[in-house]
Amino acid sequence: MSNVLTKYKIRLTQSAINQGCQGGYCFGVFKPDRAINWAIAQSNCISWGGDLASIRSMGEEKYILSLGNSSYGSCWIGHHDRYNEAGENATLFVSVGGSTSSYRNFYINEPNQSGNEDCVMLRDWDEGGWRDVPCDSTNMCYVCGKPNCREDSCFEVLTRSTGVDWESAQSQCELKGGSLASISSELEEKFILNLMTDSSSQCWIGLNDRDREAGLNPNDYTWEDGNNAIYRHFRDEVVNTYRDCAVLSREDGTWVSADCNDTYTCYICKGAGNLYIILRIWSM
Ligand SMILES: [Ca+2]
Ligand SMILES: [Ca+2]
Ligand SMILES: [Ca+2]
Ligand SMILES: [Ca+2]
Repeated sequence: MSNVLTKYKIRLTQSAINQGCQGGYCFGVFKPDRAINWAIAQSNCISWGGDLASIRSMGEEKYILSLGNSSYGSCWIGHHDRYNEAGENATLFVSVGGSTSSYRNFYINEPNQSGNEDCVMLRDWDEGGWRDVPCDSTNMCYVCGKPNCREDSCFEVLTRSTGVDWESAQSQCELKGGSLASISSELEEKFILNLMTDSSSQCWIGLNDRDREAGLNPNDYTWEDGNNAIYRHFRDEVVNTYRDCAVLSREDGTWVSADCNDTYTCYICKGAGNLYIILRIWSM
C-alpha cells in the first residue's frame, strides 16, 4: 500500500476545468495533461481534499454534467467493484468515498465485466450513463467530490420540504457530528452565502440567547457550538428581545432574529473537517 501511495504521490499538473457546489458537496471536473488511470485520478482527488466523485442521485449527476460539455469525453468517477467482484450486478458497485447511495446509472449492457473491469467512468458527457472498464485503462478527465469546507470547518446547507424549528435543526446537525453554524468572520459568512440557493433563502444558524436574555446587546448572543467569535451582522441595530434565535438571510447576507419555535425550511450545519469528512478506505 505504501509503495502504491508513494508512486501515485507524484503530483500531476491538475486544474479543475470547472467546479461548483450543490447539496452539501462540491464537485470539480479535471482534465490532466495526459491520460491517467483510476488510482492516479483518485490520488489527485485526495490532493484536492476529496475523492473521486460518488454520484448519489440523478439530480447530482445532472448537476455534474452541467459543469462540462461534450469535449470532456469519458471521465473517472468514484464507483468501483475492486474488492468484491460485482460482475454484471450494478447494485454491488460501491463508492470510494463511502457513500451508501443506491443510485446507479450504468448504460445499457453495462456493467458487463468484459475482462476485469472494476472501475467506473462516465461514458460520454452528452449521452450520459456509466461504464465499467479496467482500472488501468486511462482517461483524460476525472470528477472529484468533497464536502463544502473552508479552513478547518465543513458546511452543509440543508433544506426540508416542511419547516423545522431551531431545536430540531440543531438536533439534525448534531446527528451529523456538527452544530448549527457559527459565523466567525465576514469571509466565512461570504463562503456560507455562496452555498445558499433560491430554495435556501433564510436558514437557521447557531446564534441564540435562549439561556439568558441578551436584550438589545448583539454581543450577548452566543453561538451554540461554543465559538467565541465577536463578529456580528444583525440586520437591525435593535434585536427583538422575544426572538431568541436567528436566521441567515441570503438576500442581504444579514442575520435576522427569529422566534426559536418558528419554522424554516432551511438550516446550516457546521462541523470540524475531521468529523465531517467520511473516512477514506484506501487500499489497493
Ligand atoms: Ca474484478
Ligand atoms: Ca468488475
Ligand atoms: Ca464494461
Ligand atoms: Ca432574546
